[in-house]
Amino acid sequence: MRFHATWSVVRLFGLPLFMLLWQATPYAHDDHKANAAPAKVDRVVAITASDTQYDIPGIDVKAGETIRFVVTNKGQVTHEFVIADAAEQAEHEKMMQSMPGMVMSGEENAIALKPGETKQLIWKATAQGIIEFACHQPGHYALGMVGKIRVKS
Ligand SMILES: [Cu+2]
Repeated sequence: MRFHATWSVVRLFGLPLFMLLWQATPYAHDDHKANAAPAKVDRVVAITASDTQYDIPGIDVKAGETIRFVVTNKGQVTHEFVIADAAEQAEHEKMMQSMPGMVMSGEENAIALKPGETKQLIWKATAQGIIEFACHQPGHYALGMVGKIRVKS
């Protein structure tokens, strides 16, 4: 996990900024910190991941809403729940397919779940548009392990 987080931050921001962030917040990539509860959650949405799909095709939310996603992995293999727009998902997919054995975890808006695990991710819908939740374990996204979050005004 640490290696992966390191790699992606370097990729996005370059080494100097990474070094600064790493020293300032040595544990910022910890799952629990990333998902620390904000003051107010408007809605709780439960999602089940199985091999290899989510149990719902998507949800509609209003811009400004804060959602607590509670995700359970009822499959036999690791799954992820990564929230990003389609372009970012495509980027994640490209990166993850080149790094077998890695998981999208410890990043903003991303959790990884081993079989049987339940984790939560708190996410705020900031603007109108279509966002996706997806899994980037090898082959899963291509098999349809992706859903849509329609953010309306
Ligand atoms: Cu998956």
